[in-house]
Amino acid sequence: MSIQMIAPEVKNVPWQERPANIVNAPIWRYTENPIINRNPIEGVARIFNSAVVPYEDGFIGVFRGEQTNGVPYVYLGRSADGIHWNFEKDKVQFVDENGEPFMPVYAYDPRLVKVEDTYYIIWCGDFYGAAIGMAKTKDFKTFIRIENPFLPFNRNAVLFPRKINGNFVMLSRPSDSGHTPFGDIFVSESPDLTYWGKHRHVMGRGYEWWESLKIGGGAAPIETSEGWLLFYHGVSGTCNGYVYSIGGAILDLENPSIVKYRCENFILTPEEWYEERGFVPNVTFPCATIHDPKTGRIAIYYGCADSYVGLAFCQFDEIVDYIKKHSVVRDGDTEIGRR
Ligand code: BMA
Repeated sequence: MSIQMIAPEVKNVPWQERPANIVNAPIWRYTENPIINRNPIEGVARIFNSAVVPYEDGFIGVFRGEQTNGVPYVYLGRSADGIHWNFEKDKVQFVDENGEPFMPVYAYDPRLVKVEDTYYIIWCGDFYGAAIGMAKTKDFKTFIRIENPFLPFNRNAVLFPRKINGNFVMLSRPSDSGHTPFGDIFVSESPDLTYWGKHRHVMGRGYEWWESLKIGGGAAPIETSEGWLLFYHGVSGTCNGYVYSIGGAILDLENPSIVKYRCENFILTPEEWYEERGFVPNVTFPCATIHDPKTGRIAIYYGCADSYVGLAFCQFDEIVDYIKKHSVVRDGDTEIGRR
């Protein structure tokens, strides 16, 4: 039986047909990239590394807005087609459980995941060092922060879109507060989003050179009959600085610390001007997908060169086939990760 994607239907996934000339991974860029250009909001110089979900008849997203004073915050955007975005002028106003203002010092690389009837925003903020920030909303009007789930130093947290064995499940990447020259992906569980445990190692930085320095979770995993399809970022340290590429893996459904398939090749790497040139050159940084089980269409949203947002497309069956065909898993991947 062919592999199934298990997700709600999305009729209007942003899409462009596959060009004929693909020689590597079956993924192609939107020809009108970047979809978000510089100076998109007054006081915001760049939007990149951002996440979107289907909402009402269109889409809604949380965007990393680098303000003109250099401090990143989360901004809300809405779109009818997932390509053209309207942003709110003011940054998202977070409150605590009592409704009192509770703004992070800064917030970057937000992810946005719906679990049951609630939307969760997860970002990297300051908690006496780089750490995971988290908030919930049901209406995109009130954003209630959930107290810091993890100790510093940590980044790149992303929730799974459903509970597994009754618990919320989150990927994260322990780090330092700087330009972390190391990093593996871990998974943690929580019954209530307050108490986290069962921390397990998912996968380490790769043996392959494109991901040999560090890796980090990207888009929320997509449930499939074969496991959780994960688009993540892998980093190579070159003599001219870090290069961020996009990788693909499939994690065990019931026990996502086990990697079933891990593509030894990057599936996308900086090639276009908007990926190679910008505030930080050579960065492709996935944070979300819009995907539809019926058509098998997947649109990947990725930050480009810390300056823009780009869109890439792939067909579910083709990308899964490619990941499986080029899969190399090692002991650190396939073990349960609880040494
Ligand atoms: C990482 C994060 C990302 C950024 C990347 C490249 O450490 O800060 O937000 O895209 O570096 O600068």
